Amino acid sequence: MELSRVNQLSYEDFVSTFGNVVEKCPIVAAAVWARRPFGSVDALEDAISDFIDALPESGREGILRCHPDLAGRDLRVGTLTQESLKEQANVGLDALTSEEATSMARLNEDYKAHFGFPFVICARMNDKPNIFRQMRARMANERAAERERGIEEVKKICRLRLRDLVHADARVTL
Ligand code: 2AL
Repeated sequence: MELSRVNQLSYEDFVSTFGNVVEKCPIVAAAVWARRPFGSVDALEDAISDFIDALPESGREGILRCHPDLAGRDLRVGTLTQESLKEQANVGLDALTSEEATSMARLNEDYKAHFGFPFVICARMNDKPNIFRQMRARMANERAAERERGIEEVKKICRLRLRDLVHADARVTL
């Protein structure tokens, strides 16, 4: 889609187009619609980032909790969003060996038991070994640092999803 078209979208069409750039959080798109027109995709991304940063800690944790586990139940039973499915399949999380699947399930559960929110990483910017490494390494972080680390990953996922929807070099003169 061209940016000029993005800037013309009605509220309903904007939310239906961008409602899942932050996983299962259409409120993010609903909030930034009012900041149109956007002069670039970066400006749209910045508006989203500002909205997330302005949330209280509980809101940012809520965003993390909207993310499905990697290779978790949603993948097994087919209830991932199409964006998540594509991201998880890209790194082979839909084709883990039974040992890998057991290991990942345990890492997910240990992480959630420890921090109270799920492990989130931008799958498209990592490969499978690196994801396993990060799951282990990030367990050692402080809770607050880990919450912000998860949010950084949400923003990376968002950046790539946005660029799937809007031409990356799109600019308009405001
Ligand atoms: C995900 C997901 O569904 N896509 C992605 O890049 N990361 N989930 C997660 N828990 O990190």
